[in-house]
Amino acid sequence: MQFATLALAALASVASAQRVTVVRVAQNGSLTYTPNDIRVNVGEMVQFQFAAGNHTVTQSTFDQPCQPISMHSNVTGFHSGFVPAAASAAQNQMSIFTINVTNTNPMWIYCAQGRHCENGMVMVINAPTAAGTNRTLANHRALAAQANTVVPGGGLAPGGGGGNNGGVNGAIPGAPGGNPGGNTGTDANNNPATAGASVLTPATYMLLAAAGFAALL
Ligand SMILES: *[C@@H]1O[C@H](CO)[C@@H](O)[C@H](O)[C@H]1NC(C)=O
Ligand SMILES: *[C@@H]1O[C@H](CO)[C@@H](O)[C@H](O)[C@H]1NC(C)=O
Ligand SMILES: *[C@@H]1O[C@H](CO)[C@@H](O)[C@H](O)[C@H]1NC(C)=O
Ligand SMILES: *[C@@H]1O[C@H](CO)[C@@H](O)[C@H](O)[C@H]1NC(C)=O
Ligand SMILES: *[C@@H]1O[C@H](CO)[C@@H](O)[C@H](O)[C@H]1NC(C)=O
Ligand SMILES: [Cu+2]
Repeated sequence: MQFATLALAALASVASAQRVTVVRVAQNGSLTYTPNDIRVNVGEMVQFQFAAGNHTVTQSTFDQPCQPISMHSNVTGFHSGFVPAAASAAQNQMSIFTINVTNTNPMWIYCAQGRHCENGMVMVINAPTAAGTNRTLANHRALAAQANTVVPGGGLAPGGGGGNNGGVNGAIPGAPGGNPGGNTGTDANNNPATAGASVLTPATYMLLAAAGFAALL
């Protein structure tokens, strides 16, 4: 996997221009995104920090958790690729994956590793607010528990045919094989499924101990 290095100074200048919400991936080694239910305005960024393990940040629809949004809509969506945190930590670095939010439609996110998604490793950005909506994170997680994970560009995980491990750096999920077709998908409030974010490039390593790190949190 190739990683580009983004100078901290460049990151800091971006951060000062745009609000950055940090989401910790696998904090303490847990199968979680922390926080997992956030609101982000258009033009703001979400920076995923891979704290432990070997996880992904991958976009799905609400109705089909644990599967790439491209399988169930005409949207490509984002996918970090698998990010082994130990490889970065060994270099006193941390891998990050940053998206720039381009609309306020809900974005449902899962980890494509093993059965992490079925076990609840999901989150939402800009969850639906319509009165009485049942499109909640809790209901999404309940659907996920019944799902079968699909790795973008690959097959069922684990053991499902390779998968596109891509790069952290703006990896675009490949078209999954055997698209069930048809469903363009809607998000809550009946918005069409949208990517809702662009992947910032280059976006990879951050020096753990570098001056100014705290300012990004
Ligand atoms: C991680 O551990 C810290 C310190 O024990 C705790 O405060 C925090 O809630 C834990 N986070 C998660 C996501 O488990
Ligand atoms: C993020 O997107 C907004 C528009 O949605 C754009 O104005 C801004 O330049 C983008 N930021 C980056 C760092 O790409
Ligand atoms: C991370 O997980 C992927 C998918 O299971 C696997 O192909 C890859 O070898 C793992 N990387 C490491 C360093 O364990
Ligand atoms: C939400 O409500 C709709 C309409 O009643 C129903 O078809 C759907 O299964 C419900 N979804 C969940 C996740 O509860
Ligand atoms: C994708 O599907 C949505 C919902 O059906 C539609 O509004 C949109 O125009 C489609 N976009 C493309 C590029 O086909
Ligand atoms: Cu995971």
